[in-house]
Amino acid sequence: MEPLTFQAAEERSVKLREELNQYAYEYYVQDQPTVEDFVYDKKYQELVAIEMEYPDLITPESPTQRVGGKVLEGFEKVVHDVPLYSLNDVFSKEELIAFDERVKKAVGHPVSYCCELKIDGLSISLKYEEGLFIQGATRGDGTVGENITENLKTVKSIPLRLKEPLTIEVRGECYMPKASFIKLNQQREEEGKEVFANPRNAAAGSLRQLDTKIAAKRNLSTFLYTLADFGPLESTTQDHALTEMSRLGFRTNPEHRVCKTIDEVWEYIEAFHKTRDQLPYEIDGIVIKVNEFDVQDDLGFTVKAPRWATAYKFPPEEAQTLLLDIDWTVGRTGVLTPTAIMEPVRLAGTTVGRASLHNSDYIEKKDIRLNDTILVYKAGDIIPEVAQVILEKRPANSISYPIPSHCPICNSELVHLDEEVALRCINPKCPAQIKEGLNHFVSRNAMNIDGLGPRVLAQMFDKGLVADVADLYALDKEQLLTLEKIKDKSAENILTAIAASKENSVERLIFGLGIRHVGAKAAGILAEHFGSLTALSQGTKEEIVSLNTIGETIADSVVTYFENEEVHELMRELADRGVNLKYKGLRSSQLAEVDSPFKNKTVVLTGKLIDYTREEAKEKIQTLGGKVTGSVSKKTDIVVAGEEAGSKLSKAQSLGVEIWNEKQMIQAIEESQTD
Ligand code: 0OX
Repeated sequence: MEPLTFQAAEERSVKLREELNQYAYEYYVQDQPTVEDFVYDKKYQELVAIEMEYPDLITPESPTQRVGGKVLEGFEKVVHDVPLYSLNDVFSKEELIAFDERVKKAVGHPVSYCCELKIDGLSISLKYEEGLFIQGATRGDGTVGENITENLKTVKSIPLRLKEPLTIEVRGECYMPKASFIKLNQQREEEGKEVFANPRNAAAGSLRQLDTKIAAKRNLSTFLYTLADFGPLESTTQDHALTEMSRLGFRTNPEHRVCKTIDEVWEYIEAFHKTRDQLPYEIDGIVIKVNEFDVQDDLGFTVKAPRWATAYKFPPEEAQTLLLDIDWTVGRTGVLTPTAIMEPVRLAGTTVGRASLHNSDYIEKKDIRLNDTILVYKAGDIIPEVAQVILEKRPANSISYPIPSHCPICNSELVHLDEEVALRCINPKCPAQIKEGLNHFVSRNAMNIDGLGPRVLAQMFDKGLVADVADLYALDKEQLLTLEKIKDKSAENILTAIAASKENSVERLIFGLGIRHVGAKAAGILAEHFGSLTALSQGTKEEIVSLNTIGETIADSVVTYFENEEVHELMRELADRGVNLKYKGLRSSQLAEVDSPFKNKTVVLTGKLIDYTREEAKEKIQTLGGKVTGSVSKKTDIVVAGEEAGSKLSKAQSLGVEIWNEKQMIQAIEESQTD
């Protein structure tokens, strides 16, 4: 492309920043993305290029300022002009009623309350000057906190510029979503690093990173709920203030509710106590605030906390039980993971018999022994964990748990690599690792081969039918019929599924190969950029790191992976057996050339499709520039209704969204196909 003049670059960068910030707002604040990742990525790259050419054009609210990069020496202290109060807790209905009685007595009349979820994160305070984010701090002791501005800039839901040029200080909670926490710990476990005990600690650890790039990768989010001084807003109630904060661009929690009586408050508490597991973030209670600011002012504060609010704390989700045994499994990368086998116990509404022990160091550090009484805890829908040993209940004859020195599967000696806390089996031929690799290869986000569960794959491996993933493509029916519980029909289904997987676009294969650190998303980016596995295998580290969101760890891992001659042998075998090694999706550079009714359209598929599977239809529509989402909203352009379509179809009808049947979709796909 021709280089832009300064003026043209300035105009374009203003436009790009506006668009990118809007997309990010829709994605991170409203939880309603409107564009595909690649549309964002392409514009982002264009902005990066312009800002590199003309650094003077960089503004503080540019999305490029969120990636981190500064390495700090420490965190300066910040004195809060208005202190951050804490909350008095109540633990029962009686204590809650007593709170309400105190409030009513003090003000002389009944009051309404604004109930909010108590987010289990870290309190933060954000300062804006004429709409621009200038400082972010931790709560600290309420009076003095730490300046964590650079880390908070990497949190995408925190606006860098407000929708109005106000000078304000807002407060709320920064937290790590449950899904991100689980993923982070899995990754840390794989890397042999110590795991975080809960999402709260993970969020705290992330915000206290001196290397801001690390915080940038941690996928933190926020809910804001108050202002240090409500002066600049017109609100007279907490409930309205939340709406105003949302209007300014902050992410506020949508579950808040105004309750007219304490009975209604109790209903709200009970409802969320029951359903807290289903929330994508952790809550540890409910905050109850007098809704009217006038009444709040009348009640005022004690030294520590407002008299107009209280926190109802949920009972902890813990239980004691007996540790019967420790089960060790070997993962795809050789890491050994211990699981506690316990006397079944009721915990947070379910009965559990297994709990995570993380790694061998964890067992040693906490001196966990067989027949110990242990405290298990469960946070949300996260796997239960062994928190600690109840020493007083330890039997007299107890001995330290002998950590295994040899792989329970292949018996080779186990090692601790570098500083890792995990034990590893480093025998590349360890059957457990190979079996896990096969499971991963056939899994949904990888080659998506139905009918090959862990048992079938283990049998295939044990019988010598498959030694690596390429062997799956050489299986025949006779061989399959030698396996337990595989009959004529299931053998045929398996062969059909294996054959179908040969046609997958290559990102599935790249992910399925199990290259360390390469998740499904990175695989997609690599596939799109390189276009084929062969091209990727020749990619240099420089080229790989130049891709947006791909860092050095992934790049190093990819390069190392393809340095192995056996990998090239595997690629040849896959190709010889007819497995597609090419990217079939639309490379972003090609989008402009697509001519299809799906281009830039949001499509929802519902009901039963006959000629296509959902997955196939989705891939085709995406290839043709459409975006396929799960729920119908005002932003949906087309709903494809198959047989027995239900509520999504009715919703589309009520919103006046265009509705197609399967035939119309197929026709549109066929007419759009260019090659
Ligand atoms: C939370 C939360 C914490 C404002 C003034 C005193 C307490 N963890 O979700 N604090 C408050 O309110 C502050 N609200 C919340 N929702």
